[in-house]
Amino acid sequence: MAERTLIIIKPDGVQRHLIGEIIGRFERKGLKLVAAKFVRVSEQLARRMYSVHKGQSFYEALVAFFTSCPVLVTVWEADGVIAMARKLMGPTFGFDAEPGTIRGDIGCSNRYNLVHGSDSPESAQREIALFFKPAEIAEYKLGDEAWLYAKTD
Ligand code: IDP
Ligand code: MG
Repeated sequence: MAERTLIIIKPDGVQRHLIGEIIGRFERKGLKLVAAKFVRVSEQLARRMYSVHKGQSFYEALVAFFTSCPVLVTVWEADGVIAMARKLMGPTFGFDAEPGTIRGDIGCSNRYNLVHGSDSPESAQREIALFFKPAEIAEYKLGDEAWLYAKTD
């Protein structure tokens, strides 16, 4: 099975009507969407999702932000998808991110940076399991996989 990553359109992306813009970037890249749900995340789940940041000055505010309205939680699949998605997103803070990236093109904030993406295979596995049962993740082929994923000599 190809690598998977968890991508979430965060509350600022939803409030700023940017769901389609952000999802479109991953879609146009050629990554395969295999799961999606639009949910209001509970405080308990938000705390688990961001548990690595517990104790940081921004942790409580991050949990409050993340639970402030529904978010679009998605899973994408492709070889190398974790690194590709992080490159498309750009670095954490919008004011540092290069034009051409999601955070660089459509945000300027530190906390309100539109999108979450898993940062390693271990994080992806843990985060996907927080939101999806295995049966909720689709298995299918894209008609253009031969074009999209060819790595020729
Ligand atoms: P990432 O989303 O690029 O992986 P992380 O360091 O994992 O960044 O931080 C998780 C989230 O916490 C960020 O996306 C951002 O929303 C928020 N955050 C991180 N650092 C700060 C900060 O210094 N001030 C305010 N919010 C922060
Ligand atoms: Mg992170």
